[in-house]
Amino acid sequence: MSSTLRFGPPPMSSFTVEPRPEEVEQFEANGFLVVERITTDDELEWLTLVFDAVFEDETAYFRPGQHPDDPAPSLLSQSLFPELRFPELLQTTYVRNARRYAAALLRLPEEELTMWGHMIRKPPHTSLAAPWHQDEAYWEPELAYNAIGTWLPLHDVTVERGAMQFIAGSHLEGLLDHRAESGDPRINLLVADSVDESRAVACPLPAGGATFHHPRTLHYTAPNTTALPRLAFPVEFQVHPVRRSTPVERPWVTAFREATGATGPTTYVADGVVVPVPRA
Ligand SMILES: O=C(O)CCC(=O)C(=O)O
Repeated sequence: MSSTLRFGPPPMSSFTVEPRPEEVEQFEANGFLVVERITTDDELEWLTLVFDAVFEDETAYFRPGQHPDDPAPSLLSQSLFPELRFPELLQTTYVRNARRYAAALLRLPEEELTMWGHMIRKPPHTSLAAPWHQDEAYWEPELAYNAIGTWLPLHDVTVERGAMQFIAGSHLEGLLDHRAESGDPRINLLVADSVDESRAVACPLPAGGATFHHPRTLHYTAPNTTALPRLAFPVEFQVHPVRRSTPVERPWVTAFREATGATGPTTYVADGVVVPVPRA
């Protein structure tokens, strides 16, 4: 059911940020960028209400690191496309500022980018890591993307609470092989092969800050060992994906599809609208 503005519209704000030319160069060299402030404290409070509402409903999220039949409580919960249920998320200062940043970092006009979001919750004390991975490894082998990820925690975040960590320059080193971390291809929590963790750069953030990363930048978040939950609202900005003439080889995607009966892409989400994938 779609929201009837249960929490009202996002708080009004004219807070505006845009990247300096040296930030664009830094992003191009490192494959990630830290932005100390992208939205307001008022909006973080509002986003936390929406976030909690999303995870109230057990059918609205899945547990990427656990088998669906596992009776244990969730150790990592993910809800895709919260903007379909709460379209007011599209009107946030976060999305407005992040879109401007994303366009500048990709050197594209803002009008060419659409967004889709997801929300990720790590419970207090014990949770799963998000293993080292490149986002592109999760994406459809039949489609070509031009995209960038933004990651917004809804509070201050330390390494122990699950801040982002990146391998600088890894976006220039190609897509690594990935596999289901658990060894069970039905459990779609992927880990990349051959990651040199000694190159990791941890990015703790103050509340209101965000990171940006390239789809091929290796990244990781540690298990949340603090007494507070870790709440994050990542958003992907992308040009409308196009169908490749020949799908790329991604054996881990094939294994997931064979194990679960999942099919190839039929739709994607763009600014809160479900769009059919272009035909071959
Ligand atoms: O929130 C997390 O722990 C991981 C997020 C992530 O991997 C991403 O946004 O690409």
